Amino acid sequence: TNRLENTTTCLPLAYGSIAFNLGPQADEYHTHKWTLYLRSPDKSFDLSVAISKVVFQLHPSFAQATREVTEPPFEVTESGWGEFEASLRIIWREVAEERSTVLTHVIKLYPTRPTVPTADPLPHNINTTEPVVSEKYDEVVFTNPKMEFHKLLQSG
Ligand code: SLL
Repeated sequence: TNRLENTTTCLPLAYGSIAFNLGPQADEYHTHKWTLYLRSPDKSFDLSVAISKVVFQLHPSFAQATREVTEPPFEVTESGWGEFEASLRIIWREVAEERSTVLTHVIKLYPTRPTVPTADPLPHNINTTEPVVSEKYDEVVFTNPKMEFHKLLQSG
């Protein structure tokens, strides 16, 4: 079936969220603007050689909570008020003959307070206008990949 035996091929991924406080433009339901994204940590690698579609599943409070993105950039930008766990389902190109891969990510809107040992008030130097970034690095490992897919991943 032209799968490469005793071979693994690896695809590094970075995914996460960046969130901006809307400040004075905020209303009750839209306090932050955020982007949930999947990207290659290797800037010269085009993920679309391997990915045909990314299906982002948002919190059900969003209209059309399922968002499909078929080309880079694989990302969704929204505004909202709350943090929640989203999922990203990666549909590999057909040539791969691989099942989809699901990643989950908690969209962070609020900076984590530094832990202070006493009941001191919050330090004044927390800048609420700085974006809040939460990013993970991961590697998807394909075991006995199709030769064609293996080649695509090598070439980028
Ligand atoms: C919870 N963490 O578990 C919360 C859910 C949902 C956030 C947060 C929707 C914005 C809109 C939005 O930000 N939802 O209505 O457009 O209860």
